[in-house]
Parts: sequence; structure tokens; C-alpha cells
Amino acid sequence: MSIQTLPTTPFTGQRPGTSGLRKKVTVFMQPMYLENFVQSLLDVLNASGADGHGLRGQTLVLGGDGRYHNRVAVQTILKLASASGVQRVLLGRGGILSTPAVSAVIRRRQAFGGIVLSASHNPGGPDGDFGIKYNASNGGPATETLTEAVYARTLTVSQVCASDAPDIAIDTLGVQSVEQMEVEVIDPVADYAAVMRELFDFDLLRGMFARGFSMRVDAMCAVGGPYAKAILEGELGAPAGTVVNAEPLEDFGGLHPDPNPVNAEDLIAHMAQPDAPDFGAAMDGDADRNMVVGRNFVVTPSDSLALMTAHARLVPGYKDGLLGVARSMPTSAAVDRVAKKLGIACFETPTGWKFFGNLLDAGRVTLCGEESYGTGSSHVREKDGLWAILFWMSLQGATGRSVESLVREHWAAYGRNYYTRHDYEGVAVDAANALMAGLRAALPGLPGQQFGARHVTLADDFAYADPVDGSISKAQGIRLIFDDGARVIFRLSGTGTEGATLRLYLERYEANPALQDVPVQQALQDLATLADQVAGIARHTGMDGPSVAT
Ligand code: G16
Repeated sequence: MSIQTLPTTPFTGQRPGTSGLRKKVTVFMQPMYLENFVQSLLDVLNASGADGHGLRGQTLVLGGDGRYHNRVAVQTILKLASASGVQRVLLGRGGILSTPAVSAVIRRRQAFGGIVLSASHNPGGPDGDFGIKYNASNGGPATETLTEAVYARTLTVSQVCASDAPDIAIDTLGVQSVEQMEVEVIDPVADYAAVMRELFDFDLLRGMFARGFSMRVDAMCAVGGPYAKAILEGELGAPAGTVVNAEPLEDFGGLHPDPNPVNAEDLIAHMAQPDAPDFGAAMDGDADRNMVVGRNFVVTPSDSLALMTAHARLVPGYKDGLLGVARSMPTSAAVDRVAKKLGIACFETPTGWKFFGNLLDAGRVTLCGEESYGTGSSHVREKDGLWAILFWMSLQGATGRSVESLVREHWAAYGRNYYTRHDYEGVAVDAANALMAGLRAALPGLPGQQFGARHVTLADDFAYADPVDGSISKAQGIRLIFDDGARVIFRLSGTGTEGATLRLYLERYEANPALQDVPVQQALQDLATLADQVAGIARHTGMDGPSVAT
């Protein structure tokens, strides 16, 4: 075994997006593509490490969502890490670790950081997507400062250092080595399950299943399966078969592992049947997203965050109340109303879980959430699908109420924020950029303009000043806010791998309980029309409607 130095030349386009570097598998499989990116990351970490020691003597966590190329990439990364002075790698067995589990392991084992192999909810398989991201010692996604430094390094990287050691046995628990570096293959579930036991009343949940509480969790053939099976069926006594699509497959069984009503249609269909279980839920590819479903009743992620905030004290881990809450800008303002009533701070951040990290670290917030089916708390520094499922199960156990009645009670108390997201997928990049540029140019003329019964009170390109480190993030999405509180938001997705995806977020508030049961798309139709009027969506995209409306 020895360390080899291999010459390389930079690839363009290795700038991480909303959550890491995501590309087609075929792109990642090009010789040196992954190596260049990982070498750049290791170089930056070596330059930035504490005490000037960089990665020397440090522990990294490594694992992924099990998608195609995961197992090969793990071996490649181990060989590069060993050449970079890393002392120890904690590797999930089989190369498997969910995103929240990576975060939990980093925190519990006080690792230097972790590498997550995932393209999240993006489809997998040889023709699908692959991805890689770095999480720091707080367990959370790397800051923009770090990802920009890595990107800069990818533009100049000229050599890769790697061990020529043989592959290790990633399916066998225990300690092996690559050169001087120890690799401990760990149980991917153990650390994560320990965190869940600290937060939830497992006896209460066990009692619910013992009394016949029924549940269907769709793991979408992705990494959440082993976690949900071990905790729900193994530890809490849920009947076998409660977790479906539980085995992680390299191509997610052909599913699009994005837990929304469109892609998790099988779960929605089950929950609409007369004998539907009490509670339904789904998770995405790397198990950080969640969708909560009652009997024939889907909970929007924004409402989920608002309800969790309102009832948090019912869950043992949050019995002393919340320090504050945070939501991404396009997430509905439902949680703002709850925070106001509770007298706690509510922060509005750009899209991307990384923006919550500083607030959580500084003890300014306890719960966070996003419209993109993500909720999480200070227990880790990622959103967490199974945690959200256990939280909602706990709320049902503590109140004896169904998902639907909890949500309807919430609307009656706080009002309803009707909310939808329209995705225009596969738009030509130039057309999407032209649409956004047109909107930006129109911003100064919009405040005060009248659209039907509403007029615009604020029109801007959202900028965020991090209240902890003062960093400024500009151009995070166009907001139109109206005098009745309605909002229309436009931004381009930062997680896709083909063309551009325009996201249009529509929201309006309804205080009157008698008017809270209108079908969502109908309730927001006038705002969709207004959005097209202002941005020329059909004109720019050539599409007469969204590809997905959730
Ligand atoms: C990632 C980020 C989330 C973000 C989401 C949507 O989720 O972690 O914070 O809300 O992307 O991003 P976009 O609208 O740019 O596509 P995930 O689950 O893909 O890692």
C-alpha cells in the first residue's frame, strides 16, 4: 500500500448548489470527477482546520443514501481521505447513513465533519442523479463560505493524492484500515436511535401501537427504511409491514423519492381508502424530508411546522418550550402567528438548511422548517424525516386527536394560510434567467400597484443578514407581498441537475373558519393568474401550467 499522486485537470461546474454538488451519475462517473471534488474539499479542510493541524488526527463520518454509485464512491473517498491525514473514518455499514444520521453521528462522536453521498429526493439509478455534500463539526451543512472555497479550489486543483490500498469490506462492522487511517464500520441506526430515545416518550408510542394505532410509513425504497423499521417495528412494536418500500435500492425501485402528494401517490391512495390507517407518512431519498398524512388529509409542510411549534411542549424533548423558530422565506407565514402568540422569535431565512445552523448553534431557535417537506430541531443540524414522524405520532398520542382534527383545530384558532408551490420543470436556463431578470427589473415599479382587490406593499429580491455572523446572502428570491398578507414568490431551484426549475410559491391568509375548506388550487387561482401577469411565466417557459403543483 502506498500513497499515489495523480495529475488531474479541473472540471468546470463543480459549484455546490442549495445542498451540495448534484449531477447526473454519468457526470460523477467520469474519471477523476469525484476525485477532483473530494480532493478540493480535503485541501480546503486541511487549510482551515483548527490549530493549523487541518485534518491530521481528525475523525470524519461517511455515508450515503445507498443510491447507485454510493458503494464505489465510498471506496474512492476513503482512499483520498487516508492520503489527506485523516486519522479515522466512521462509515455507515454498507456505505449507508441517512442525512440526519450523519448529523447525529458527527455530534455524538464529536467528529471533525462528515461527507454525505446523496442527491436527496432526486431520482437514482445509472441514469439518475448522484450528489455529495460536506457537513461541519456542528453536524450541519457547510456554510456558503466553505462551499465557495471548495468551488474555488476545484478550479485550480492539479493533483489528487490517494492510497492504492485494496477496497475495504464495507458490509462488515468493526475496524479496518486504509494506510494509517482507521475505518470503523458502524451500525447506521444506533446513534440516531439513541437521539430519538432522548426526545420522545417511547413508552407512550409503544402503548399506542399496543392499543392498535395504525400507521403506514412509505420509505420510498430509500435510506429511511432501515431507520423506520428498526425504530417503529423493532423498538416500538408496530406491526410488521407498517413501513413499506423499506429496503434501500440503488434506483429507489424506479420511484422518485420525493415525499409529496404527486410522487408519493401510492401513500395518498392508501390513506384515502375507507380502512386507511390512522397515520401516514413518507420520507425522501436521504430521509431528511417528510410528508405527514391523515386519513384522506394531507398536511402541508408549512402547517406542519406551525402545529409542531404550537404543541411542542407535549413532546418530552421540548417540554420546557422553544427558544425560537425559523422558516425559509418561501415557507408560509403560518408559524409566524404561532410564534407571536407564544412570544418567541421567528426568523425568516433563505432556502437551504445551512442557513438554520447558526441560529441553532447560537441557541436562538429550537425548531426549523421549510415548505420543501423539511422539518427539524436542535437535536441535529439537518432536517429529519423520521423525527418529524415520531413528533406527529407523539402529538396524536398526547392529545388523542387525529391528524385532521389537529390541523382543523389549528386553523380555527390561528386562521389558515392557503399555500401551494408550482414547479415549472425543465425550463431552458436562458429562459428562466430572462424571467427572473425581467422580474428584478420590474421590482421598483411594483409597490403600490393594484391587482384586483389587492395592492402590493412590498416587492423585493430577498436578502438575508445572518443575525449571528453578520454574513449577507443576496438575491434569494423575488417576493411580492400584498396588503392582505398574500405573498407571491419566485425563485429558481438550486437542487436540480437538468435545465432550470422555476418555483412559484403562492400564499394567502383566511381567518374565517367557514371559508377554510376551499380546494387549495382554487383558493389560490387568482394569485397564480397574477403571478403569470407579472412575470410572463407562460411567455418565458412556453408552458401553460406547472409540471407539479403541491
Ligand atoms: C435542499 C435543502 C433544503 C431546500 C431544498 C429545496 O433539500 O437542504 O433546505 O429547501 O433543497 O431547494 P430548491 O428549492 O433549491 O430545489 P434536499 O432535501 O434536496 O437536500
